[in-house]
Amino acid sequence: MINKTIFAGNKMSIFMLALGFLGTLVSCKSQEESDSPERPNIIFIMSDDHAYQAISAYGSQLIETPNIDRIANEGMLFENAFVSNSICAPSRAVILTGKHSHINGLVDNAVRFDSTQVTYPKILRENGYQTAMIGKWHLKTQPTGFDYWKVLPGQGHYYNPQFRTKEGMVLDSGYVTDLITDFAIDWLDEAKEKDQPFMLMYQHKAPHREWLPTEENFRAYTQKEFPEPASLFDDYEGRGRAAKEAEMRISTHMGLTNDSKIHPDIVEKLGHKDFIDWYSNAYHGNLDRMSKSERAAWEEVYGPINEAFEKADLQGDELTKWKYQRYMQDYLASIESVDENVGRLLDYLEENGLAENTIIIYTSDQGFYLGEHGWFDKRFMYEESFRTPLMIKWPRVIKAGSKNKDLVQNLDFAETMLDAAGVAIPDEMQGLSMLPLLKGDKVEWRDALYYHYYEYPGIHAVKRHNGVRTDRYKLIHFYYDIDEWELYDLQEDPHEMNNVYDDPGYSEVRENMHKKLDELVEQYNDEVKVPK
Ligand code: SGN
Ligand code: CA
Repeated sequence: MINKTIFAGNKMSIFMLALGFLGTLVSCKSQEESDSPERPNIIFIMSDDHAYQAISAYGSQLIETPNIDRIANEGMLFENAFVSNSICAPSRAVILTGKHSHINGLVDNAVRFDSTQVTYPKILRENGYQTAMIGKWHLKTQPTGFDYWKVLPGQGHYYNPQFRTKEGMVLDSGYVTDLITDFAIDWLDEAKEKDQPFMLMYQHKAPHREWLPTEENFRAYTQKEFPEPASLFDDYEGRGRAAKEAEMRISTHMGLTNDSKIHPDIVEKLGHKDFIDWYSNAYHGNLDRMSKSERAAWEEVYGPINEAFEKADLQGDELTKWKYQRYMQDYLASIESVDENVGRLLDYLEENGLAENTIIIYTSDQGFYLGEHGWFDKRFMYEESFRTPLMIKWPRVIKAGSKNKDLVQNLDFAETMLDAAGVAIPDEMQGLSMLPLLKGDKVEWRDALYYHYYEYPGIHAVKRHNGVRTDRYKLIHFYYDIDEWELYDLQEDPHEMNNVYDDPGYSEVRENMHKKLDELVEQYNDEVKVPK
């Protein structure tokens, strides 16, 4: 700001001088601007329920994902990326708004997104970006802030899915992951011809439950066997009621019909019962969507699996082990398609000279349990679901093959994209721009993350909780119909088997973590009272 006193009397000449100097500065700046590289394009790739344990860049023991890995190899892999509320629609709302769930209002999957809010696509669009949203949306209200959108209604379907468009619902034939990529490339083909930069949200349904792969991939993956996680038969000793009462065990709560793909008649004949009755309707609903030839290929592979299952008549742990294998076969086969299609998109960008100045972000809406603690699904602040994969490629800025260990969160994505595009970040956004991290700059970064999950009572019965995580410790408060605290020392107990909240050896840590939680509740303006 120019000080008003500068206009007084004999200071005028100094003022004129200063103006001249300023003028030089301004002209230097505009010179620099005209030389500066064009604003980057952005492609935000998000899959649904893709666990970092199922990405080879994170050292997966289960699958090779060479195409997704390209993003990390040619860019930066984030080794400590987390969400703020581990469930689908809430995560998406946090990403769009850069605000925690309690501020953007979308606390659980039942809430409709208030689409009048400020979102990063809207801001980019106002600042000259072409914007599009293709794939899974899950926010119920119509997408806003996009020149073009084509989204799945609700969870969408794997085979021959419907899509919502501005013109109404359309039915497409094909496999959902391939279709979403086809539509994305079609849009890019037009966008690349215009002078404006583009921002595309390219969001897969896969590998969301109930894991229906393509023929090629189910043929291959039903032949495979996978290592079991050490805690597949976790008895939840050492933790509180929340873990014990959650309904997401492979043994009990996973469906033999919808999830394991066994015909409901066989399930009944063997005396088994799915945890929820509608599972068998979902089984039929999914298969009924297939064309005649798709169904024939399916029967050719899953028919013999059904026959063998009937013959083996498995019980107890043997049945759980079998369900785990079936789960991994279909889940990972669905990821195989995501990987192939990400490769197709990356190839397209390279072939069209777009790779150099396009930021590619790969992430998931949250993490997922692949049998750890005996579970599938997500929701908990425990590591597997609190974490999310994150890798970013931007050849102009990011050093290839770099790795980052800072505590980053999906709360930071909007701010990062705006910053990278050279657009101001609104004060109301609560996350941090990761741009300095992408550049490899040494900066002061946060030392703790805030988390808050709300969807209870609800499917999978994961109790409401909030908490804080530092690089070493995690404090969680389960509340609502319970009032229990858990504290984990992630260095000593990385798999979170032992709650040390009441261990006298941790009393100081406990106090510090309580303090941090109070600070974060205040900083993020969450109304939750944190009783000690
Ligand atoms: C469905 C799934 C649940 C899952 C929720 C939320 N059941 O209800 O297992 O937790 O979606 O998932 S299913 O058999 O219908 O697939 S989310 O990713 O959308 O939050
Ligand atoms: Ca999800």
